Amino acid sequence: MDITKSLDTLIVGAGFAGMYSLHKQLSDGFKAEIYEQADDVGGTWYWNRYPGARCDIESMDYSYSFSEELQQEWNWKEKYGTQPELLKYAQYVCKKFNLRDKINFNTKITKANFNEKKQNWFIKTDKDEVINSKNLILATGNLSTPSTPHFPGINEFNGNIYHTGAWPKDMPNFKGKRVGIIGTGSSGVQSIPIISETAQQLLVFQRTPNFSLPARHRDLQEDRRDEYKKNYKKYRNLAKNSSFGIAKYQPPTQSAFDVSENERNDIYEKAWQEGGQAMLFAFTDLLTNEKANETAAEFVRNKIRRIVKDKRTAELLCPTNHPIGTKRLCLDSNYFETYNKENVSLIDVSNNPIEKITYNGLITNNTEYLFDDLVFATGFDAMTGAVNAIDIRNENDISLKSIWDKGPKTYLGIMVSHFPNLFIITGPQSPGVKSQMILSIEQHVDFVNNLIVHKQKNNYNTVSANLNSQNEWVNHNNEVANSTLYPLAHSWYNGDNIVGKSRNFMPYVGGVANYKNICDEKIKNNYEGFEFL
Ligand code: FAD
Ligand code: N01
Repeated sequence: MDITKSLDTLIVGAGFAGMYSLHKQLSDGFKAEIYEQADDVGGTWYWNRYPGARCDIESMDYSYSFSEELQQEWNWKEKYGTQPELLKYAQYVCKKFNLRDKINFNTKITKANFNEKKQNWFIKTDKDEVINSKNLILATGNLSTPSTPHFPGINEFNGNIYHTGAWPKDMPNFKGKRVGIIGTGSSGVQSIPIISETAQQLLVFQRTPNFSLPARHRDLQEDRRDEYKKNYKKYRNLAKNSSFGIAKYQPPTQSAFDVSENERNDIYEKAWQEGGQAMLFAFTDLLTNEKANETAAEFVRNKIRRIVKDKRTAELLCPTNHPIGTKRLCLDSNYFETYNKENVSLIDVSNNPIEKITYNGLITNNTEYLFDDLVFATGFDAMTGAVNAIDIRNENDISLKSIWDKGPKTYLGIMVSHFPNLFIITGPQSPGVKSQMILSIEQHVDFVNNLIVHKQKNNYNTVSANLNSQNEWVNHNNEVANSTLYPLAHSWYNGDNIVGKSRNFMPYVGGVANYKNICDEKIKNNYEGFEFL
């Protein structure tokens, strides 16, 4: 086997996690490089170029905090950054910290084998290069493997097919076209109103309605931006000490039943008018008590009923099969209002699944719906998809995918026992996807970087997770999840959206502040739960 290159650390992925990992590793003098299958940085914001794509956590929060200079010199233009703005931001960071030379673009990592004798990872690319590296960091993303349902006839379709998670660089022109869209998660909710502006007709195929709250999006006022920048330290600290990593959403103090019905509805109304996820942070028990949750859910359903003029459509849009907030809550700009437009129709496929795609459209319930272009807003093989797509094998030639067959198991979401020197950024059983992700990414990258530095300084060859510690962590993760309403929903958090994927609630929902304290405690106890050799 000819070795193309030898590294201290190979990082897979050039999204926010990969770029910050590279910056940290290079700053600490390691020979590190990224391998990225795309031709540029940005990850999520490189791939998700669909109409209306933007973040739904305010950009003053949803941004790196590690460099004071960066957070002072970058000026977000809008409350919620658009995909082009977020991509530019990623490119700016890449340039500012001189990362580009150390990123191998257009190259996919396909295999990684740990060699016990050499105490190294042997890593293969789709260009048949073999790199050996002491450390392997998977910054492969939780929402980076688009999922397209296997409908029969898909290859027969005459028009263009798009997936929101792999959108082409040249924006398709839907003007005068009949467009079909499958999926009403966050990607559908963001893109449907925008596509409806140009399409002659838009047919929305909905299997499950989703709760969505108004984003109340607007340009970012200069005085608000300045005030935030002046007080960034305070806001970042508030975020770190919160449950979901967002400065303005501090833990609530009262139950939904500590107040009268009128007071409760006033609080919901205020949150609705304010926009964003505020409503979910109104009361302590919204995500733990079904009755409390139902008060918020019914409030939102009543809003939908008031907005959507056609009664049948309104009822179809009202979610009733999961507690509000147990699937990723959507934020929208005029989503429900879009269904009042004459060129938009909602087709319920909950009881009559899509049977097949045809030359001219698709068939459900014995009816053929005709359209020119088809958009899949059908989500991702979340959290494990990108990791499992790499054939990762330990010294005994056992694959990570086979170990994760019945669901992923990690220690702190960072390491997997028996896989030395393999690190995951915001992996399963970490709070990553249940938080402002850049905050979680920074915390994980710092942790992993310190772990690698500790290993190096003490002349160890390897670090791995202790199996008992991993089992305890997984059990704790499940206990926390089971004390909430989250597992009740059919969602990608549980792996439910992928046929054949085993059902496990994957994110840690104990909160980012708790989680960071736990991690800090492990460091204080000499990296408790990690084994160095
Ligand atoms: P990614 O950005 O997914 O990057 C992973 C990279 O790894 C990709 O570029 C991929 O090509 C590459 N890769 C994967 N496998 C391989 C391989 N085998 N070989 C080579 N390269 C590989 N989070 C929030 O907190 N707030 C938001 O408002 C928000 N909005 C979102 C909107 C959308 C449309 C989506 C899809 C997600 C959103 N998220 C949001 C979550 C978002 O994914 C994270 O915030 C963050 O961008 C993830 O960064 P990452 O670097 O971990 O992963
Ligand atoms: O994907 P999803 P997404 N027949 O899995 C439907 C982040 N994100 O890309 O619910 C018919 O949520 C499926 O129906 P059902 C965010 O974390 C953030 O929208 O399974 N329909 C569902 O309606 C988010 O949670 C933003 O019944 C089928 C939809 O496709 C995550 O990414 C924006 C089907 C998939 O929804 C994923 O969001 C975008 C079938 N066979 C994304 N298969 C922000 O705004 C699937 N569906 C921050």
